Amino acid sequence: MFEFKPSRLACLALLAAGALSATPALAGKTIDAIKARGQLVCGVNTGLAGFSSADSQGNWSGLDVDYCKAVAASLLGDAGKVKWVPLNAQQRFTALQSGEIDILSRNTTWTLTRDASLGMHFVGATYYDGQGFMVPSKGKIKNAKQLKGATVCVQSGTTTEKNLTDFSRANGLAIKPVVFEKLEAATGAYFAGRCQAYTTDASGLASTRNKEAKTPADHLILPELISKEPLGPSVRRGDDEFFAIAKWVYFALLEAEEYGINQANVDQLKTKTDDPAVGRILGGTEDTGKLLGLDKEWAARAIKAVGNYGEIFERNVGPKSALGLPRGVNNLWNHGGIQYAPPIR
Ligand SMILES: N[C@@H](CCC(=O)N[C@@H](CS)C(=O)NCC(=O)O)C(=O)O
Repeated sequence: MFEFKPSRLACLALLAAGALSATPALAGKTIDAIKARGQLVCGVNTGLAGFSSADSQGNWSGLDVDYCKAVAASLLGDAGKVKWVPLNAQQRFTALQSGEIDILSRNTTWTLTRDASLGMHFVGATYYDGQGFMVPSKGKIKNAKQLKGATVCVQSGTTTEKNLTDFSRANGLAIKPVVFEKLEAATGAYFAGRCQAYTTDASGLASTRNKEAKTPADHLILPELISKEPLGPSVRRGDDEFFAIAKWVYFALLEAEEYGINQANVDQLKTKTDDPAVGRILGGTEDTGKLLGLDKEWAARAIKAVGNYGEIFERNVGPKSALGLPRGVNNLWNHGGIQYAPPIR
């Protein structure tokens, strides 16, 4: 006999509520402004190879840059419709607060203070990093605990500056920070021998060593990471619809990698696939886009423009790129890493 158990009733009620609440998203004011100007305004680093840097023609590339291109492809149908605003460490939060930029995608660490008090929402961690040190290879220092009494060049307005103080205090190292407002000043002072070490996110160290050092092999990146630096994009508070798009574009790039969708096969899979998850992501069988105020090919366009998360990582910062960073914790959750997207369904 068929019996209605309370748990079954509860499930049915939840299903009904789910169906009722699946209404299309309303466009927020940031979205309206982006559509009206026909451009996404993206705040990026002034120049950090692998994350965001411009060539002599003014073409921007990097992991942070690709994220903005993906959002533009989803929202505006064209990855080229982005205005790039280069920002240093001090300028970045004011630029987002004041409305000068729509998205900040600039090696920025997600912390409680920033998330809770700067009028911003972090989208996720597109690159899990940690803070490290670089020292001259020919010196005696081979690990971070040997930095006792050392002068360390560091840029202000960063989590880096604060972590350095914590690390020094926690380990009784009496490190002497030499603080600079500008990146070039901090790295310039280190390369000129004014500091015994330079500290920043490990990805930033790899980038600086590769791009700025006369002979990269003359500089050693110490093995320890002294902090957690989840780097990711952020949007201004007050526009939930835009925040949702910003999150789901990132998740779509991760889901694409998880389900084997890439830049080369996305067009084909859009029309022909036996995998229901692929059909949903690419809009072949279901229209998830309308729930976000987008069309059904929102994710397909982002993947077509910049590739899946793994392709973005490999091209810009991965082991075969100039930076040569290992995939490590930035692998997908089912490949030993912590990159994980909620399901597109
Ligand atoms: N992830 C850290 C550090 C970010 C940061 O700004 N790092 C420096 C050194 S790699 C940088 O990008 N400077 C470039 C600039 O200010 O133009 C944070 O969010 O505070």
